[in-house]
Amino acid sequence: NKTKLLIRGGTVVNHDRSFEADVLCENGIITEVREGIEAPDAEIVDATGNLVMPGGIDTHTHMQLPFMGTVAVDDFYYGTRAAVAGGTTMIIDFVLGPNGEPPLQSYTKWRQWADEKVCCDYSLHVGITWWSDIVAEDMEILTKSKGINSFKMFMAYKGVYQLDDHELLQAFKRCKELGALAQVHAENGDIIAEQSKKMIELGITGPEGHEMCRPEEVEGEATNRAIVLANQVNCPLYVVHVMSKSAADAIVSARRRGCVVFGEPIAAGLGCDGTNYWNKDWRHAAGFVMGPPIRPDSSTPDYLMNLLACGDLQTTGTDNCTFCAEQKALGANDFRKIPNGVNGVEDRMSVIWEKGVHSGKMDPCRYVAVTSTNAAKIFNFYPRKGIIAVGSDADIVVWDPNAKRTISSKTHYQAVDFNIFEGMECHGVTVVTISRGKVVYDHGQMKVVKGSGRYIPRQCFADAAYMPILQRDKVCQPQKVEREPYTGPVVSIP
Ligand code: DUC
Ligand code: ZN
Ligand code: ZN
Ligand code: ZN
Repeated sequence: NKTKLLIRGGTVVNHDRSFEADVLCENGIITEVREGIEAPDAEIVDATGNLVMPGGIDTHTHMQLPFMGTVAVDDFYYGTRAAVAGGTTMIIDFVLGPNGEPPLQSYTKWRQWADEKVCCDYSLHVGITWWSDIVAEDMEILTKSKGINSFKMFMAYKGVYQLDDHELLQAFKRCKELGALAQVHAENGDIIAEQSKKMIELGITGPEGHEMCRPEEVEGEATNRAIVLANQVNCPLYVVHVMSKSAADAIVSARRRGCVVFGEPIAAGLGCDGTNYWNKDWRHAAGFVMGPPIRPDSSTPDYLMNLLACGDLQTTGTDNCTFCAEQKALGANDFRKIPNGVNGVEDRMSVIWEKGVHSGKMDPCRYVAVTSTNAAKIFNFYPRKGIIAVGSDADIVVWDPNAKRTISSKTHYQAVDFNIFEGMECHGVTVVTISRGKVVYDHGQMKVVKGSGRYIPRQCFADAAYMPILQRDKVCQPQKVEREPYTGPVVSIP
């Protein structure tokens, strides 16, 4: 039961550089990073020939989410256990209370669910699923005393979570006042409601209908609208699950105009395409149903990966929200009732290594940036996490870049009975995962302790030096022109 851990002989890869070094961890913190560390009393992890990277940070999960009449099967235990098997050492889950529940109450519920089950550290975003003065007040309490600095607003799920433009503006303004980051689920929920009715009337009740009533312009329009609304009130914006070229293009063009907007593609959108909705096997097709849909255009995954590689998109999550066959079957006769959600928390690191690094699109440093560092920076817990450096939390993955594995629901750790990446061969395999200086996964052996993870509170951005948005107020000051009053004739209205 040693408190010291020495990772020896590997190549440390951070977002900015890589170098040969040993890494010493004491009581959960990194205390030395250099070549030739001697620590006779430490437990040794041999990293010879492997990469030593900051553990992955999954920016977007929904563990045990009560949703669409059922509850996601990967809970905070199975979900975080699967995460560490895949080299992820932190998740940021979404508090998503029902419309009408005060967000502070929802947050408390999530903390209770998560604290007793998590096997790695976690943090929370809070979903704003309705709008009122109570919600605005709770947002202040959440930011000031509960460690929340990001709020997600929905532009879809009409009648359930969807906010209209007026409410979005109020929510963005509130985020700006509090120094919080606004997040959006960007899809036009009115179009979706209208078009899904039409699909059903046409007799298209299968999973392909889910995609066809949500063509990608529905995501592109909402993404652009969210950017315009947020920019009017100088609020930084983070677009979750960027699934289409149209949405990505809206983000890229806004960034060129100087808007502070970030984009998060997810493993599903980087590793799969939406032709699966047309699969003859209903369960297979339903397994891919999520909102927004995975795009059937086979060039979309590469397009999103290229933008991640060049810096136009910044982070990667999964939207991990899993349902077994019998749950998906709630929508067996009507795609509108198929619980939305896919897996990813276990496979994100491998899928992005394969499609991003192994394919030659990005170097290992950039990989670390998009799987870990950028999330820590954008959500304001860098350098506590997201880097291998003295003083940072010892959340580390020892990674074999050349080993291969084939993804399958038969061998995955997730509780769900299906895997959207089934059969995909990935280079890049987790050898050892370390959470707060403890080995939690070791050469295929699970060593997690249920409830050992900790909640990571995050401060708002008023305190953060790197957040450039605050400068923008200067260029947006209204200016009045002093002039002589008009004294000429005025037409009289009879
Ligand atoms: N989309 C999903 O697919 N699942 C959960 C919530 C969401 O927005
Ligand atoms: Zn969403
Ligand atoms: Zn989500
Ligand atoms: Zn390969």
